[in-house]
Amino acid sequence: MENFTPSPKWGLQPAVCRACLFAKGAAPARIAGGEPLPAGRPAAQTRALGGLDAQEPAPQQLTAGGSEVWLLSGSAPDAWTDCQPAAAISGAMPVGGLLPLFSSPGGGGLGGGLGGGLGGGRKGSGPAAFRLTEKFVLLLVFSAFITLCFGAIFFLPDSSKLLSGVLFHSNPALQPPAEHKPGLGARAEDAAEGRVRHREEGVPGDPGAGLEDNLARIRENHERALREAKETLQKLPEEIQRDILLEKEKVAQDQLRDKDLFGGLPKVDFLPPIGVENREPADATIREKRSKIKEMMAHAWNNYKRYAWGLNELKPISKEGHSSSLFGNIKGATIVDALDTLFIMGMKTEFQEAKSWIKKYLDFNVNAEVSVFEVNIRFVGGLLSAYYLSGEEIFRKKAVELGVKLLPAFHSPSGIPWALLNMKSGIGRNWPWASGGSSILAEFGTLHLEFMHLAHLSGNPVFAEKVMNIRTVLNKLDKPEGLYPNYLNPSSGQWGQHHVSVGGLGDSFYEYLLKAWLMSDKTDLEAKKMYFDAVQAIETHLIRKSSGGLTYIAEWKGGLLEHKMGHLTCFAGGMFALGADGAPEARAQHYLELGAEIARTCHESYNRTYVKLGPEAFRFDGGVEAIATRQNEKYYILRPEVIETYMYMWRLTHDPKYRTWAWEAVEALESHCRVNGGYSGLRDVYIAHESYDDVQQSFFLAETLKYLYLIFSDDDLLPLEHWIFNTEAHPFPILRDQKKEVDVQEK
Ligand code: DMJ
Repeated sequence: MENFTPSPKWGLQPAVCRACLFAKGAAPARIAGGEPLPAGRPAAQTRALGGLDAQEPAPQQLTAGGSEVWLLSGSAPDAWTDCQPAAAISGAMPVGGLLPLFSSPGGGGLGGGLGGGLGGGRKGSGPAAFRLTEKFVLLLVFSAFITLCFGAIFFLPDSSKLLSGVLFHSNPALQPPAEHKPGLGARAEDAAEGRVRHREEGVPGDPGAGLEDNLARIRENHERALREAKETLQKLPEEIQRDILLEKEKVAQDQLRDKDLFGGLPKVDFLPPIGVENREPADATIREKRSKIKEMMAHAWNNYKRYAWGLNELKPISKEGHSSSLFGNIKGATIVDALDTLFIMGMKTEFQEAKSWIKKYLDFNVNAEVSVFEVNIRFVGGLLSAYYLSGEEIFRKKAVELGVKLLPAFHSPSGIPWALLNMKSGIGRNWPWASGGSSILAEFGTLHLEFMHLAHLSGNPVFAEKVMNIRTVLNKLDKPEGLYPNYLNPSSGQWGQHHVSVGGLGDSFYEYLLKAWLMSDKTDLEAKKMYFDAVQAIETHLIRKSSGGLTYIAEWKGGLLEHKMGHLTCFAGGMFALGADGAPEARAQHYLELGAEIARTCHESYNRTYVKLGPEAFRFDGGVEAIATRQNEKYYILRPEVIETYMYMWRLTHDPKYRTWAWEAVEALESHCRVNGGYSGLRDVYIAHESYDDVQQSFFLAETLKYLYLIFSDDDLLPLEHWIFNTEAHPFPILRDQKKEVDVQEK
């Protein structure tokens, strides 16, 4: 190449241009016999001087043997296409036609030509005898060939695969590790996994790797989805049937395995419960009020016993049993829910009756679907607290037995439990109305306390693992404005609709974060953080003050506030006050005051009705405050939340107004809900005549009457430093380590 002096006029023309010129007989301006041509001399003249062409195979021959050259020029810029033969332009030349170039022994082929062609020799004396022009042409041909190959990678029909193969194999960053290289029949996701893993290990300085990786993953996900859809479509009904059976079998096996885990319960040292002495209050009026509440309990219990014994609940007007689908075929909800209230009220005979029934008849081997949440808070919760208060083994055994039966509810792709569970088959599903098949925050978020105690009493960590995984899933998710939506899809592990509520669908999730921390003897710092972060978001986005000065907690729907507060939301007053204990000092007083404000608002919702018991939901819009405006929100079903908040506020402040407000509720219950056959809910709290709903809810005995009784008892009955109430008011002891527990007992 040393003899080549590019003409300033020609400059460095594109290779295709030269090839084109050459083939047409217009040799590039090169030296002939080492003499540079005068600058600017036309190519045609050069050729006419005998230059390169005179000693080389005629261009025609070359064209005949390797017209592939023209194919190369086919990819030249449009300006050059006029010099191409028709066959080349039409792309009719097969790529294989290039082969002669490689095989020509006479130097016409690259195989021989390039070997020594660059040595500056002349044609006819072997490969080393190429002239500069020839070498140049060969170089052009070769580079054009490379361009053709590269182009083919992109434009051939399945070039993407080829390309990815080339890229992945040429770039170590994108190659699957050896053990993950997909072989024949290997699944696409395996390959993706291999790449992902490789990337996680860290490939320095390769920003393209991430993009490629994502593209590969997207492509593979698509392929998998298509494959699965195709497979399902191709299945015969019998095959689908068989798949369902296999799935059922798997669940059954899991259940068996879970059962094996609990062959026998370990010995647990039962420590005598603290604060169950039940001393009479010193003040005679308080004593009287307290015994009135005990009489209410007796009325509710005796009527249940008389008309609905062994069934779930009582219909006090019809005087018969009431079955709610929430418990499937499990029976005795009122018996189990009432156990601890009977115990703390000193109703020993009734407690023994209840225990005998449980021993004989409480059966969880039912072929029916239950609400996991309801069964957990009422049955597991009731049995656990009965055990901790009485030390009777039967309650521990039954609680663990039921806990094991609930474990298959966690068999979802994310481990977030299903809302409904068939107790026999172990198959779970969600409420059909819940956003896109979601599980409900307040339901899956209200298992923690019970399951931690089940782990403790069974000696098996599986219960704790299940509920701790719920946290893991939650902590991975982004929260809109720091709030927790009410819906979470157990299959995808992603939020459903962005609705947020501290009332129905959300409520006890927040309650259990706080109580998980307290029940762990304040060691569960993750729960503490989650609770205080959530409360901060609630304060910022949900808590508002009405023009009349009432603080309320609104609901949040995709960023818009609905100025409505549910009866269920009224529990939050007690929660905020209870949480003041662990808050940073500067915030503690604030949380206590917030609790007091919510208590006042909820009291107003009672006070503004005819019967002095509050509606299911009340609003702060359309010119009203703390009043239900819709007919379907005017009912009262013996709910406890407002009285629950009075109980915490009384215990934490001893402000006498809470006892006054609690007594107002007792009087209202006696005047409007008490009937011969027990206690009934009301359909409308704003009208004078009673509109009974004819249901005595089991939580009336578990919660409403228990909280009332505690308000008129001394603080040393179930002291808050030692007991944590689950959301159904079942007291669980704080889980301290053994040594600490003994110290506390001794004190
Ligand atoms: C009870 O079962 C529990 O308090 C639950 O957390 C909410 N609803 C009822 C009482 O209203």
